[in-house]
Amino acid sequence: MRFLPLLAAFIGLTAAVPLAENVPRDNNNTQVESSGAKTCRKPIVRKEWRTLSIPERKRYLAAVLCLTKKPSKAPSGAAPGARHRYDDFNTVHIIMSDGFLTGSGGVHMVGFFLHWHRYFVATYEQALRDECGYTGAQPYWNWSLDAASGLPMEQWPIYNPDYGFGGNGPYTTDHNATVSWPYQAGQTGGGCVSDGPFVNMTVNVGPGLQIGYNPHCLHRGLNPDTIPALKKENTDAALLKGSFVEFDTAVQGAQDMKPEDGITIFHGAGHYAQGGDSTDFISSTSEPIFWLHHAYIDYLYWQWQQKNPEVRLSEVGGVRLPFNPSGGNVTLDQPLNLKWEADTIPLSRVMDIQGLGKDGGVLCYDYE
Ligand SMILES: *[C@@H]1O[C@H](CO)[C@@H](O)[C@H](O)[C@H]1NC(C)=O
Ligand SMILES: *[C@@H]1O[C@H](CO)[C@@H](O)[C@H](O)[C@H]1NC(C)=O
Ligand SMILES: *[C@@H]1O[C@H](CO)[C@@H](O)[C@H](O)[C@H]1NC(C)=O
Ligand SMILES: *[C@@H]1O[C@H](CO)[C@@H](O)[C@H](O)[C@H]1NC(C)=O
Ligand SMILES: *[C@@H]1O[C@H](CO)[C@@H](O)[C@H](O)[C@H]1NC(C)=O
Ligand SMILES: [Cu+2]
Repeated sequence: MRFLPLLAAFIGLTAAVPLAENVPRDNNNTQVESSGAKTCRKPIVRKEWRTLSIPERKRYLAAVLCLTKKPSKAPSGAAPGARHRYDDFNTVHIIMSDGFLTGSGGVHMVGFFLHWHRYFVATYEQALRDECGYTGAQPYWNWSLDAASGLPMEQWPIYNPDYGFGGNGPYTTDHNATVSWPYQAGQTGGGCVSDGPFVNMTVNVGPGLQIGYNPHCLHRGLNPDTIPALKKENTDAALLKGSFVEFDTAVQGAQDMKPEDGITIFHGAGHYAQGGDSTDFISSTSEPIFWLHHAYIDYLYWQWQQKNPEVRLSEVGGVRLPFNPSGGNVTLDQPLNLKWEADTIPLSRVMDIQGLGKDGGVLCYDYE
């Protein structure tokens, strides 16, 4: 584990980003004008998981399972371990997390963390719709509702075995077998998920940076020690931050934070809540709840932006390389790279979640 700034030479990445044509925007929430231009007239609406009807929840879960059954579409050699479409997305996250431990790259603890994950979730949402016939929007999970409920985690709606993601795995101490990350104390399980739709899910990549073929089950170890960090006081405090860098620090943690502090910061805590595969920052996408957690982080960011849109739709900052100020600060030109899943685009094009068509924006969704 290295959270030390790396003194390696900074390699510039700001070369012009080609605006290729296949930006993932081709569904019924986009309006094609007579001129051929696309605009965001009717954004799809992302809703909180428990506000979806039971059939809506089941349709979402079925679409995710569909991605775990469709063959990988990664270009030859790019994702050697990926066997299905869900592995493809997991592999993109793994590849784009490389450099985190050494401070030399990646999409975490950097100033474009929120934007890269915004684009990543939107691209996944598009795959659910285009490839698996899903007609809804990506749901989000407001864990503050559960943190306030006082219910044991097993009873949180997200972990429901019949119309949620299923719950814990059996207790195990064999954590190193599945996670490259230090074991998070407080986990109540850690073994293979034993109920719900993902009981038979095979994750073929990870843990950590492993993109070679390594089939394993999805592990969970629900962790009640995360609950204090998930309380709404923490997100309320973040929403009051005056600058982007302060907001981003409230979400991700400060540059000098220690790995064990991740559980006290709500972005980390929302991953650590599930335990198991989800606690491995690099391959955390193995956990299908990843997308609902990150959609909520995105909703919080959007709420913060909407408090002062004139400034916050173009305010960026923070380091380009994790724990490494010598890499300089993020600008609106920062490339967002999703490998084969979507075009590499400059960060400016995802600043507005309804920016489709405006200044090259690519997104068209809303929250309620
Ligand atoms: C989009 O609309 C077409 C025709 O109106 C329909 O066949 C298709 O299923 C819709 N796709 C989605 C993702 O809603
Ligand atoms: C999440 O739920 C809490 C209630 O615990 C609520 O105060 C908060 O506004 C919700 N968050 C969002 C972004 O709606
Ligand atoms: C797990 O890995 C850590 C760090 O690599 C090591 O300190 C620990 O002893 C390992 N635990 C087991 C049970 O192998
Ligand atoms: C998991 O696999 C077993 C054995 O093939 C099967 O009986 C069961 O229905 C499957 N469960 C799910 C949720 O797919
Ligand atoms: C990066 O931003 C910080 C403030 O967040 C500032 O102190 C620092 O000087 C900036 N670095 C560069 C190279 O502009
Ligand atoms: Cu991530």
